[in-house]
Amino acid sequence: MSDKGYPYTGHGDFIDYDYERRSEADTLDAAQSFYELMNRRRSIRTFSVDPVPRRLIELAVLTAGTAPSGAHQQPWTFVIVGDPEVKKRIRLAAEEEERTNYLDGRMPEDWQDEIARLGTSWQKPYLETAPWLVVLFEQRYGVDPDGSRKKHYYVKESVGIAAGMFIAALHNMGLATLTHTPSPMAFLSKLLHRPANERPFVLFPIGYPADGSVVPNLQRKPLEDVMLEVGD
Ligand code: IYR
Repeated sequence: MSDKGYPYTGHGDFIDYDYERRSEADTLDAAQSFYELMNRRRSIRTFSVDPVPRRLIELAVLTAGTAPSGAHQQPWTFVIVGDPEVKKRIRLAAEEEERTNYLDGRMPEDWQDEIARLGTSWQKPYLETAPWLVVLFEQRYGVDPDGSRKKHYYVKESVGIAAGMFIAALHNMGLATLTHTPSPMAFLSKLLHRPANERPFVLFPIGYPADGSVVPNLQRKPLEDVMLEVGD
């Protein structure tokens, strides 16, 4: 036992946690209002061409980077694209893959039936209209300064958590996005010149929603369907 208040056996450098406990009432208020904020988030596929300051993207990436990660390896790279030429190349390559998915039967019928209510097609105009595209890459392994491979732990979990926090950060600032996974995504590595240790994880078009944007009328599962208490 150390004097740190728990059975500490590590050898790291420890600092005080910056934390102030709130009253139960304030805690409940914060919980309720954060839920209400997040419950208004929707995936958006129609973007305004209005510019979005680069600083907002930086702040969203900084927020995503606060995510916990396996062994604190932070195995993510956010590639941001505002250049219309690069966006166009991404759109054309994504649409080529999606055309095969939707029109040439690479996406099986039951899958197509499952997503029909989302109103998607092989066409992805938002890849050009959204002022920013951010492609999140997972680092399957690290590369040390001497060029040797470093094992990364829990990469998918870590990057998935960072993606969720990125989405929450964007929504909190009033920006819209979509978790787009053009399939297969390998073309993104090529177009964005990413090294062999990185794999595309998800592509986020980001911007303000276009005026008059509509979203599919979907319901979220009620609490009792997603949460259960177990106890003896
Ligand atoms: N990747 C395709 C198809 C697609 C798949 C799922 I699962 C979705 O939730 C939505 C779309 C596309 O982007 O259109």
